[in-house]
Amino acid sequence: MGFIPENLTKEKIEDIQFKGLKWTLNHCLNNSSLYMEKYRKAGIKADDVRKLSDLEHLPFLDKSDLMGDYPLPLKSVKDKDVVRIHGSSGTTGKRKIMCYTKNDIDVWADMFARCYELSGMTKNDRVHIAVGYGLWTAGAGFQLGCERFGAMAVPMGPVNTDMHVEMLVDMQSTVFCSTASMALLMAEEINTRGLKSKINLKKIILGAERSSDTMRSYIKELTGVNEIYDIYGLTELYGPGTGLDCTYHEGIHFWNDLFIFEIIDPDTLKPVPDGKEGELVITTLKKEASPLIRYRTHDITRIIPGECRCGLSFPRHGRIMGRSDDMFIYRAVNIYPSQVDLVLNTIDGIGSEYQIHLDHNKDGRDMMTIRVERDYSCSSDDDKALAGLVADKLRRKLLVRSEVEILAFHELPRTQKKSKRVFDHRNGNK
Ligand code: DLL
Repeated sequence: MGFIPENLTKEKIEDIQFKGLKWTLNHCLNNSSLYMEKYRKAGIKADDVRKLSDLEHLPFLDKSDLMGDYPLPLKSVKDKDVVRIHGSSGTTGKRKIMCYTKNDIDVWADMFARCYELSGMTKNDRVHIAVGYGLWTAGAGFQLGCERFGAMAVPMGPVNTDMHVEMLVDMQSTVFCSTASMALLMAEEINTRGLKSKINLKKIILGAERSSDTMRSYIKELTGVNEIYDIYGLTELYGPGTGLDCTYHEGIHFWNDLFIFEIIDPDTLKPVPDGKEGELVITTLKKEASPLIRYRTHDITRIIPGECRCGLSFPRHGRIMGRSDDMFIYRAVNIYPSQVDLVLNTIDGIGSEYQIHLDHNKDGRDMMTIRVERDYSCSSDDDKALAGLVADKLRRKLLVRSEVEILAFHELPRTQKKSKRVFDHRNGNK
């Protein structure tokens, strides 16, 4: 295989990172009006960076910078050198559009092929790709990586469930790639249609949103797959493929010869020590068309200290806990949806699907209702006790009271895309 580089010592990585940072900085300050203006205002020149740790003094780049210069905010190459664009879904305001040179596409393909290699895939695998193709990076990324890797891509995209199951059975695909929500939807469909023994899936690679332990073990049970891998990535960073967990599933290995990952405290904007949670900030080392210097992802995670049992020298970050913009304030407490799913994970008798509804009660006080599905194997007789147990555990962990509604199995919506978890109806929001 050989997509994952070997023998990258700490010294070699530092050298690659420093050279990559200097190249990126010079490239941005010579070619991008957005960076030129930002650095002029900050009074910083490329020569001011003399060592790797000087990165800490460079200004952050944020979503607002990208919105301001729509549609091609970071373009740092000539039009003739751009071979493709991709964009985010744009559910909150204008979408973020990134452009790619031929070399960017090449780097992305290699980076993604590393993920497939890390998952233990071989060229004999058949890879059912069940994410959207088009402006979104997901389909393009899984496809590109698969072709570079040399396995057989089955490029399904967002077709109907009948067609997915038919092709899973006919093609005997061994790897299934999708969002976490889609993997759940398909697992339930395979179960309902009694197709577990007729399919041949060995691995699922899912990402694009958070998945809980309960959700992953439920998907494994219904599909009979041995391994579920978590893949991270974002449109601003080529797309999916910036890292994957290895077979020990103790964090996501990321490619630190292509990016510098920093974790900062989102309030003080200062770096936090390894092991501590904070916001992930990314600098790219090779990206030509839309390079990023200290880009605030707003994703919350931590660097996992120490070496992985798999022996791979690439460092690890934890599962993404959520986005700092997903955090909501309820009765003066800051809460992330992931804190709710971590509590739900510890309770038997409930499924993986949940929604958080925020409202005002009659006297104007904040009200939080957690709607969660009863496990498919449980009866409604125990709903009252179960709701009490869930409410009690949530109160102990989050230190706030909430209402809990137990719903029938499959009552919450399933989606092929990313699931919405928080519904804030306060201030008239729907
Ligand atoms: O979701 C790229 C992708 C597609 C990754 C398919 C993995 C699989 P965007 O639409 O730009 O790109 O959304 C990026 O999704 O900032 C995270 O908040 C979230 N996200 C991505 N991967 C994960 C993951 C794609 N493995 C945003 N776990 C990111 C949790 C994830 N959240």
